[in-house]
Amino acid sequence: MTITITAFDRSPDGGRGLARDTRVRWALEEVGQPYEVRPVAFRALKEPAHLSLNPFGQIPTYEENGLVLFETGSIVLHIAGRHKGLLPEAPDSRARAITWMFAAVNTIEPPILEYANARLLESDRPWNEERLSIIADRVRDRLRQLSARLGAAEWLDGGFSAGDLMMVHVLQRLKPSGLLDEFPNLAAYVERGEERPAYKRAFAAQLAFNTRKPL
Ligand code: GTB
Repeated sequence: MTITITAFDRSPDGGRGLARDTRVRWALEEVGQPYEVRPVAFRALKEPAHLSLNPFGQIPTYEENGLVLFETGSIVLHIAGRHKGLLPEAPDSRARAITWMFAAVNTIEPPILEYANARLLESDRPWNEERLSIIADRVRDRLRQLSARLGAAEWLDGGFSAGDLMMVHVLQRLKPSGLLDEFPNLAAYVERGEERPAYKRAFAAQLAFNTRKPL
């Protein structure tokens, strides 16, 4: 079985692990599946060849024996469903872990993205400061709720799962803002994720990919 994912030819973050191929790489490392990476240049994202893999012209995509997937939530769920290590066997625990995956992409990630976009793309607008402070409070509301649920636990629901993998990667996007550090248990939770050997391998692989010499 050959697994091929796509990634930015050169990620704008220079390989700090923020582009979403990192969460797919991490999932594959957790379950011990080798994979290949096909780089996609920015202009090629919206060309027919890539659009046939992802109609939204984004990375990452996932190909495995004729199966083509996009959306990291779906890709990580597929990997976790096929291989042991990312989802508990017990049906109720499994359903709860999947719930955390959805919470990561559907409840926690949207205000974080809104905040990141306001910082990156709207910084020259006269209303940027006011808007940033409104969105920062929206992010804080979600972090406060998540922090209360996590409490002193190591992971969100028992052992490490695909739900934690998605949540940690979503929260990492906040690190430069300082917002995460307002919630020490969440900052420690992200650090725990980053300490996992599989995460370290995924991070190192994407860094090497993003800093490779041009052909
Ligand atoms: N919902 C989709 C998923 O989860 O798979 C979102 C995929 C997505 O946003 N992909 C981005 C993309 O392809 C790359 S990851 N963008 C190009 C486009 O839309 O035209 C987002 C990202 C990019 C760069 C950084 N960075 O450099 O810090 C961080 C995150």
